[in-house]
Amino acid sequence: MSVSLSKGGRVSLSKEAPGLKNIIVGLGWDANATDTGAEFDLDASVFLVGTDGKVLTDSHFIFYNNATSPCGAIVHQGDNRTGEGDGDDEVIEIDLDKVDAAVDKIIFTVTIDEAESRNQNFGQVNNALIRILNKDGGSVITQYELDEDYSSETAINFGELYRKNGSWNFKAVGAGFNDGLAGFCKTYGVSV
Ligand SMILES: [Ca+2]
Ligand SMILES: [Ca+2]
Repeated sequence: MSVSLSKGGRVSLSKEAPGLKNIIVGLGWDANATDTGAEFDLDASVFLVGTDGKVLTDSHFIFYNNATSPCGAIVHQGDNRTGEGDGDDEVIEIDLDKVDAAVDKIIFTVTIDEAESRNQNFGQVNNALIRILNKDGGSVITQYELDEDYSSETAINFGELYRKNGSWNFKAVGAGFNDGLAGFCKTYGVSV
């Protein structure tokens, strides 16, 4: 049975799915009817941070152009340019046992490509969702629908996996920011 989370909610993956090894993290969204006159491309990115809250190295910033983590455990499955259709628009697969022991948190963000020049924000996005599935069998372990109106934000932290007492937990974060992907890179210490 899957657990639906509200903003700030937390769940223990090992409690919900004992023996869990491989997960699929699906992030979904739809552009609403507003015609922005330009392509509307949302991108999922992942930051692998240590206990200091910073990426272990720049290679621990995972996105469609750096799709696999140095430990090989986290793989971004590719860029979706439109978000059209229901369900997961961008997907990240994780082999939990293989995640580098120095990784304390796995942070899932979604940002709007070229948001500033295209004058776009999350107020033009509907049905934002993050969900975690057991790759073995495909059952949904937990999901979080971001139901706030992010009217000016261009970057959202959807959720985080974090270690606690040797097992993985998920937190529904839903925190919006105005400074795009560059803002997250700065926050988590990526030097690009
Ligand atoms: Ca994309
Ligand atoms: Ca969609």
